[in-house]
Amino acid sequence: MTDDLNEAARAILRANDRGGYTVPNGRVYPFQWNWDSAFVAMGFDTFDRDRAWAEIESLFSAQWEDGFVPHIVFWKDDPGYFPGPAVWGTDRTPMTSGITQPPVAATMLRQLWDSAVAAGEADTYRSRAAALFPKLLEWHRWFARNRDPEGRGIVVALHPWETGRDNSPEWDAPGEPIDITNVGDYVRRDTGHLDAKMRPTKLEYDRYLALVQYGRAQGWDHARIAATNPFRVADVGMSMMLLRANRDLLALAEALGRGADAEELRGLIARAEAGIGWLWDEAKGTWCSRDLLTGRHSGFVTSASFLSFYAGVSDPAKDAAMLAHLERIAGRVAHLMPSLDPDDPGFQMIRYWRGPVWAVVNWMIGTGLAEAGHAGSAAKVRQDTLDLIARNGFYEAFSPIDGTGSGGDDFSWTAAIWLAWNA
Ligand code: 9WN
Repeated sequence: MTDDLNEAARAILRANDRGGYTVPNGRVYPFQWNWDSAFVAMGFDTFDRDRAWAEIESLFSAQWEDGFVPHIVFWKDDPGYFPGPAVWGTDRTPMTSGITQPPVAATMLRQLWDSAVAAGEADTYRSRAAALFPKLLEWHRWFARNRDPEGRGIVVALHPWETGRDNSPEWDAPGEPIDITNVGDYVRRDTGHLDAKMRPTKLEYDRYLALVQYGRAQGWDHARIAATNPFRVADVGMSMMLLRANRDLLALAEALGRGADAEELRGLIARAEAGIGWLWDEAKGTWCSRDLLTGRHSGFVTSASFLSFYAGVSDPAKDAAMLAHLERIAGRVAHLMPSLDPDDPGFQMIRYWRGPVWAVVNWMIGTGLAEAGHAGSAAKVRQDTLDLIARNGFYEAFSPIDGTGSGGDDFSWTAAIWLAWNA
């Protein structure tokens, strides 16, 4: 059974491989997505090390001169997805979107490097690591320059798509000021492939499009957009992921003998350790995102709230509060970790980031819990993920209540997490 599923997972990655880059799902998402590719590399690494490295290399070959790494690379146009390259209008080769996505690539590169070292192949991969390292550092510097205006070591998202948690209720209140009156007509493709009940609403799509139009009107000048965008939210997920990624990049800097870069990364880590407490909502007793424009905490317990362990942020009282949330939620659902607290009135079992479980988020939560010494909770998150996949298939996401698959099937990063945790 396990061998069959391992083979099925490998077959999904091979089938979604477009030659150097992997699509999340051939029908619904026919391009290269940023954080999907990073996780996919970890999956390839379990059976094809060279191909794993190529995945990260292709993503970073689309990096812009300012260090920015786009959330989508449109290597070839495809009418199956909206909005495509013509709507983004970034006017680049290769064609890309104009926003970024959660910075997990450095963490995945460290996984690849450690696995190459363990296999006695450090000499073969050292030059590839050395070529990628400065690109990752430039991206992390780009975040520090453009997305951390108050120097707190956090990440400000300028579009819900940047967070990777598109329609999380965390973006509802901060999205209200977005002017959608001039968005115009457009035809969505996602609801042609999938049941609309699983997808974001028309109001959410109008806001997504309005923000794309805003960025385009600014000529995708990242500094300018960061200073004026109508949506500016310190995302707890991206902030925790960048802190973790900076720690992993530091480990790589040390392995590669890059002393000055290591010192710079220690500074970025210290800044985040000192500033991340800004994302703790004392009234609700949870980590959550915070609107930069109003200063308001979202107050939501989401799957991203549990990434503090993965980020290495440790505080006994906060850890205890998060573990209590985990216990409470585990008593309410059959499978951890729902993307929204099931006790929240807005919880919806299959509607994208308002309920379903994502294997990649579980991998980060489980990894963090294990590293922080919470072995029981870590094992439960891992086992729930494997059970969901084994019983229901390699779906994009799953209902935490009954395990129903949500979104696309034969999904690349779900296959990658299966392999990373099981193969
Ligand atoms: C927009 C590809 C991506 C993931 C995101 C997920 C979804 C896109 C969409 O699919 O977002 O980027 O059109 O729904 O929310 O996390 O990277 O799998």
